[in-house]
Amino acid sequence: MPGAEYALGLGARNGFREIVRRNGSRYECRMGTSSAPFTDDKVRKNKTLHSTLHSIFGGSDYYLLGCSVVVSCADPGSSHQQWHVDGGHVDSENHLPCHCLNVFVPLVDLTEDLGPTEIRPGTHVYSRNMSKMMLGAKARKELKPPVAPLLKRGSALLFDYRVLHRGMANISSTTDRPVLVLTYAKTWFKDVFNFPNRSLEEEGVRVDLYNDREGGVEAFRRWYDKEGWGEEEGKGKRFLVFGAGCGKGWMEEGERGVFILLS
Ligand SMILES: O=C(O)CCC(=O)C(=O)O
Repeated sequence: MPGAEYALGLGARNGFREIVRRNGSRYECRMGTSSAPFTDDKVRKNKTLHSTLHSIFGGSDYYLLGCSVVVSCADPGSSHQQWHVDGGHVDSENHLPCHCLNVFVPLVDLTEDLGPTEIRPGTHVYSRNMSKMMLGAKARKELKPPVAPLLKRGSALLFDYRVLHRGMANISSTTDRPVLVLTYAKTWFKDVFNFPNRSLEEEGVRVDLYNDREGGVEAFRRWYDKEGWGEEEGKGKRFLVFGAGCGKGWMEEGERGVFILLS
């Protein structure tokens, strides 16, 4: 999907409420929390997930803050994302327990080539005063080596919002790597950093989000029949098609994905 690269600038500042380009060919598409499949009881009432969340949040009330899909597109020339945290600490003097948590669910079996998520365990403690505390931990030989678990499709990686992590490069040439991101937080917490307010639609750009193959492909066809490719094949493409294992933009029968039409 090379067209996507010049459709969107980098980072939340240049992105939209609906989609942010996180790095190179890595896009995060917001799915909202009030429609299927996130309203499905399998997610809302999942016992394993919710007993874990109950224990991590120490019995405090929590809610589903956000649902998105991070798609790292197949790109043999791509590079790793920068190490980063998704949010800061609430108290700059004292370490407080987790108030916000990511649940990353890969929608394909991960391999090294597809670029798993890499985390630095324990760094949610040091990110309160990053360089000073990381240096101290290094001197005391407390830093744990990074880990990048090769999860099977549908497994979950849970980590504190304050943990250092990054998406590794998807150097495969055909297989996009979608990861479903569910973010849970204590009820008082709002995230104002990871997506901007600016909306594609308010900017006069049309965006259609589909999470099924038929809707997405049909909308793409409608647009394609009307607009074509332009003078040169591939030049000025204004669409993104994401799907589990969708390779160069086409999902297999029955697969779910995200289709975004920028027109
Ligand atoms: O793609 C990944 O594995 C991680 C993505 C991520 O951390 C982000 O976009 O902020």
